[in-house]
This record gives sequence, C-alpha cells and structure tokens, in this order.
Amino acid sequence: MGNFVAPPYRIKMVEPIKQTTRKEREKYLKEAYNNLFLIPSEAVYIDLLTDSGTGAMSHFQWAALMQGDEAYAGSRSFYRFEKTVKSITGYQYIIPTHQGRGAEQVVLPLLTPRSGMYFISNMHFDTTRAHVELAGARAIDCVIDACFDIDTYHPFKGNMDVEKCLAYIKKYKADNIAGIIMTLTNNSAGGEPVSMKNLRAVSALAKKYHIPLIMDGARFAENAFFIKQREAGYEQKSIREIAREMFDYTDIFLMSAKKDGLVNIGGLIAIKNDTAFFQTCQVRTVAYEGFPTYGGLAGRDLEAMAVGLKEGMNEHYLRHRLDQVRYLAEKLKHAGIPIQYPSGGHAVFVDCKRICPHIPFDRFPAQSVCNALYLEAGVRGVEIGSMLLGRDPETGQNIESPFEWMRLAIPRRTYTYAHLDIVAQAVISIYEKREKIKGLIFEYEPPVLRHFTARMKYE
Ligand code: P61
Repeated sequence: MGNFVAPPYRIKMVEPIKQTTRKEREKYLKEAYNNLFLIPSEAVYIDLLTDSGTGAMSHFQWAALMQGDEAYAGSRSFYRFEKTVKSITGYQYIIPTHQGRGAEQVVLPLLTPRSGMYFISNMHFDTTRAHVELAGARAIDCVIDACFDIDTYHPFKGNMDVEKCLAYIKKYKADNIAGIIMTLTNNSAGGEPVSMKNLRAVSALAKKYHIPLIMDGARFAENAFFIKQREAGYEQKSIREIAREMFDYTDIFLMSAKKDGLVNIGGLIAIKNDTAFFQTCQVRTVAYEGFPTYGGLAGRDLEAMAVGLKEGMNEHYLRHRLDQVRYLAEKLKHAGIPIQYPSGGHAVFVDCKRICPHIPFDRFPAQSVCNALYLEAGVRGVEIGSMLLGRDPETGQNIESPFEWMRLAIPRRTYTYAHLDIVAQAVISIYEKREKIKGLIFEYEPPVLRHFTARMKYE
C-alpha cells in the first residue's frame, strides 16, 4: 500500500502550472514589495497560501452548477441549499453569505450592542478578530497550554482552556461577554481539532452564564473526523452523527464554505432556533450581502455548496485529505524541522521562531521564511504570526504573537503526494541555510488586516 492513503478520486481536468527560475522569482518578489499576497499566482509553482476556495470541485458539483436558479428571491437553489444545511446542522434558520467574513460582518455586530464587550474564543482567526474589533469588542484567546508545546503529542491541541474561559467570564462579568466562539478546527493553533468533551464543557459554561456559543466551523468535517479517530466512543459513529452532536452544543454556526464546503466561493449563517435574532440577521444581510435567499452568491454557487457540504463529510475523502497533511508534516519532522505536532487538518505549521531565532518578532521571522521558500522553489506559504496579528488598538504597539508560523495549507483534491515531496525538499533546503534569512520592516503599513497589502523591505 505504500506509506500514504490512496486517493479516492482520479484527475479529470488539469490546470498547467509552471516552474520559474530563481532570477525570475527574485524579480517577482521585489515587484511585490516582498509580500507574497502581491505576487501573481502564475509566478507560483505550488500554491499553499491557503486551503480556502482553492480546492477542486467534483463532477457532481460541476453538474450541479448548471442547475442554478438565478432568481433574485426564493430561488430553487436556495431551498436545496437550505435543506442540506438544515439536515446537517438540525438548525432552523439558514442564510447564505458570500464567504465566511460575510457571515461575520452580519452576525458579530448584532451580538455587540454596546461598547466594552468581549468575545472569548479558543482562538480567533484573523478575519473573526478583525470583525470583533470592528464591532467595538475585544477578542480574548483561551486555547489550552498544550498547544504551545509543539513537540509533544496531544490529540486535541485546539481545545479551549475551560478554566481560563471561566476566569475571564468572572473577571469581565457575563453580561459583557458578547459570545464564545469555538473555531473548529482551530486554525491559528495549527488546524488542531477540538474534542467533543471540550465542546460539551464549553457549551455547559455558555449555558450557565447565558452567553451565546458560536461555532466558527469552516473545517467542522475535518474536526469531526479527528474526533472519530481520536476520541473514545466515537469510533463507530459517522461523520454526520459526530457533526450533528457538535452542532447540538452550539447556538449559531458561521461557516466559510470555501474550506469543508468544497467550493471556490460561499459561506453561511445557521441559527439554531432564535427567531428574533434570525430576523435581525436577515435585515443586516440585505444591507451587506444581498437578499437573504442568495446572500451575495449566484444560484449556481448555492447548488455547488449544497453538494460540496455533503462531499466534505465523506470518510474516504477525509481520510485521504488528512493523510496528505500528515505526509508532509512527517517528512518535515523527520528532517528536524520544528512543526506543530501532531499536524492538524488543513496545513502544516512550521515554527519560524525556532528556525530564525536571530529575527525579532517585529521583524516578522515567518514572513521572511515564507519569502525564502518562495525564492527557493516557487512554493507559496503564508505567515500566521505577528505580521498578521497587527497592532494593539489601545497602545498602537505591534502585538507579539505566541507563534510565528509559516503555514503550508494544502488545497483539497488539488496536489499529489509528488508535489508534497517537492515542498518538503524545498523547506529542508532553506532550513539548511537558515542563518542567512533576514528580517523585514514596513515600507507601507495599512491600518487593518495589514498583511494583505503591506509593502515590506529588508533591513
Ligand atoms: C485561511 F491569508 N480562512 O485559513 P473567508 N474562520 C476561519 C477561517 O479559517 C477563515 C474565515 C473564518 C482562510 C482564508 C484567509 O489572512 C487571511 O471565507 C476559521 O475567508 O471570509 C478563513 O472566511 C474567514 C487567508 C483569511 C488569509 C485571511 O486561509
């Protein structure tokens, strides 16, 4: 069988990609002000910037696209989509959005009626944190300490530290906690899963203090698969059953369907049973996303999403998906490269603090390693560290991230194990000359989500 899981699909259509020379890459990077977000994708050989919207759709999804009903209101595609999401979540109210942050911009301000409020999360992903702050609230992360010990195995490094969460509720008073957000899987911690036991405990806490519990569930199916593999009592349950139990514990589900929904664009809001809250969400959706039966999407997108959400829970698919991540992670770990271990669901997270101890956090070590990897082999990763975290809204100082990750996200059903071998070789090669990597400073720094458009230069 070899040392990897056999892919449960064959390739029906191909998209050519090309390698460039080092000289060409140097030119591209310079023209992009040393920011990989500003590089044309044609200059990238293997693109591991994100697993968001970059996967391959199945022929069932392409066929579904043709059935899109493009009616402005009440389209058939909406009802099909709604039925699917209801059947997965058991929730009563469903609103499509153009992507995950569309759902965030509708829901989070509605949960924040006044200033001085807080959201507590196992870890806010960056767009969620941005929307929390735009709504005038503060974002607090309470992931378990085991997450910071990257070398030691823990089956659920994405878990919330329930004691810490409770201490914050007591400190700031329950009335001031706008919501608890469980990010599944925990993206910023390494795509690490959250156990059912942890979700159950957080749910009990949220109920006790009457705080809404929100699932930021872009990767809920990957999380469910980890529960099946690693949590006692779930071995024989289907992904659908496990996911359903997860949804039973939360009140509101926000999803970027560009991940486990297996689509190139799309997102959703699902609300368990709060009719009044659903109505206010509908009103805000009209203003910011579109009429609530299309939410900024075409009818055909809703069709593709309805199919993708089901495919994303298929166990053959998930086993191979998670194995691709494991395969790359093990190659790197074997070569002595510090990574979050065990690997999570969608990406390998390389610890650049350890690779470049000579670069301080406000010279962005992970950004520098990402650039070095691009120059080496045309492989594009992404920084998840102090660059992305930005500045403290009160003090204006750069916030030091607990992690300086180079994230190598693996798009779904897109690259082969051979591509991953090339990535591994390139990472090993830059690791061998890591002392030569230099830090970066800003030439231009945008005020919010600065990493997308910043211009950087070498010191
Ligand atoms: C990603 F470089 N994630 O991981 P939207 N929640 C969670 C996400 O992971 C997430 C969103 C909400 C991305 C895309 C991305 O700086 C970056 O559909 C757990 O992207 O709006 C997105 O969903 C938002 C990549 C986001 C980035 C921000 O790659």
